[in-house]
Amino acid sequence: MTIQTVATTPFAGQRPGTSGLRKKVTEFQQPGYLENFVEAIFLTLGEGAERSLVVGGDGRYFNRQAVQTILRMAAAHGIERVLVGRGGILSTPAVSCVIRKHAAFGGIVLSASHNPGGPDGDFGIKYNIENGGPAPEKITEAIFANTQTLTAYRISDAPPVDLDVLGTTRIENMVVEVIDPVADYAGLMARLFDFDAIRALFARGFSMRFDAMHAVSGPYAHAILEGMLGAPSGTVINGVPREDFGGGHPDPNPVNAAELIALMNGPGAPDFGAASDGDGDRNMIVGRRLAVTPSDSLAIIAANATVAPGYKHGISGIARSMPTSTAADRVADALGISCFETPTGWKYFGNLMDANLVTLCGEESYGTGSHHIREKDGLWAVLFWLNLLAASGKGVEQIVREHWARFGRNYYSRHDYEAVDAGAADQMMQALREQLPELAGRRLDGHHVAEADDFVYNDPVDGSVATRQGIRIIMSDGSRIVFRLSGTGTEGATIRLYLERYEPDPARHDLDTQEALRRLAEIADDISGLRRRTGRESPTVIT
Ligand code: G16
Repeated sequence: MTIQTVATTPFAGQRPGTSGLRKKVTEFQQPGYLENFVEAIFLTLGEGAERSLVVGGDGRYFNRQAVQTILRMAAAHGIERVLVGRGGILSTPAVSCVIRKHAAFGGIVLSASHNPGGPDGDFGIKYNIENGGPAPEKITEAIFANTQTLTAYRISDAPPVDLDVLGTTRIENMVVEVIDPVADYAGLMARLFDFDAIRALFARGFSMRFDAMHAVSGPYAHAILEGMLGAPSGTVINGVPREDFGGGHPDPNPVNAAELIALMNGPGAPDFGAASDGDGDRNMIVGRRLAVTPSDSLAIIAANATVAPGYKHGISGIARSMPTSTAADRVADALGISCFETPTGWKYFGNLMDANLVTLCGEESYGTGSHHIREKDGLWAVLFWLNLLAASGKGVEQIVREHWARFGRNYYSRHDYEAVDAGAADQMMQALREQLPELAGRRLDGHHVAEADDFVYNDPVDGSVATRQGIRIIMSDGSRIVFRLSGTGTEGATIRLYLERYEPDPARHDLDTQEALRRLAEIADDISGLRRRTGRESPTVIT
């Protein structure tokens, strides 16, 4: 075994987006592409002894190959020990959990999350820091800067490590420990939630389907739901991770998890449904004929946090991403705690959790989590709901309706226009920015615009400032229209239009969501020229 120095030249476009570097698999397969990015990570981390690293991914196509490359490069950069999940598998929340539990220096996560996989699909890589969370922007920008100037990368020529056998081997001086990907995570969940109560719920005949969407949460859900909690076998569906997610789009929303939604809307539906995404950090919660919006789920978890043993002393605060509905703000008000509004991206929650300013965080993009780790956590949210159902003896619909009756309902929807022309999308955002000064104070189809801005976030912990985080048009009745460009797409641009309308009157809580938001959608199109500029008549995905 020797360490090689291989000459290389920079690739364009290696700037990490909302959540790491995400590109087509074919782009990652170019010789040196992955190596350059990993070299840039190690250059950013600098040298130092006694450092351990966690490595794992969601098992998608190219995962195993990438893990082997990263191990050989870690050995060449003086890392002392790497913990890698068996089969190269670790869900994103499990990486965060393992980093924290084993006091690792950081971790490398291989995933393009909810994006499709397979040879023609997407791949991704991101770096997580020692708190277990995604690297903040100052680190991702430093990594990007290194990708633009590097001239060589270092790698050991050691043979591949057997990733399928638990135990310890070596590459150069580095110890490689293949760990059970589920054990640490499952132990943490058992400490946070009332597993006895959930076990008793299943023992009483409570029925559930968890759709793992052929992705990484399958092994975790099998072990925890069917193993530790005694749910009948068959509770977890699509539970074996596949490199191409069975050809599907592993995004737990009503559009992509259509199989689960059909089941929950059909005759003989189980009591409870849930789904998770490619890397196990997203979740969707479903009752009979009712998909709970992620924004409502966050608010409901916050309002009921103390039912779970891990949160029995209450929560210190809540944070939500700016486009997420303001349902959680109303709960925070009632609890007398703060609700922070951050830009889209889980990385913005890390400082708030580290400073103990917030316990719970959530995003409209099907992400919910708490300070137990520093990533959003799909199964965690599902276990919270199971704990709540067990403790209250109520069904999903009753819980949701009672929540709306108490706090009001925030009708909410996101309209995605995917793979549109990037130039047209930029022009639309620019034109909106230029209109901002004259929008405030205007009346738009019966709505009075109270505020219109391009969201700026001032991090209260480290003072960093993030600008141009999305156009907000806030009406005096609390309704909102938000425009953003996605930072996770790999083709053209994706425009996200977020619509929200607050309805306090329980007699008006039964409207169809799209109908309730129709006028706001029309206003949004009028002021942005969205359809005209993109040539699209309607969104590609509505969630
Ligand atoms: C990532 C981020 C989330 C973000 C989501 C969508 O999730 O971690 O914070 O809400 O992307 O981002 P965008 O609107 O920029 O596409 P994941 O599950 O893809 O890692």
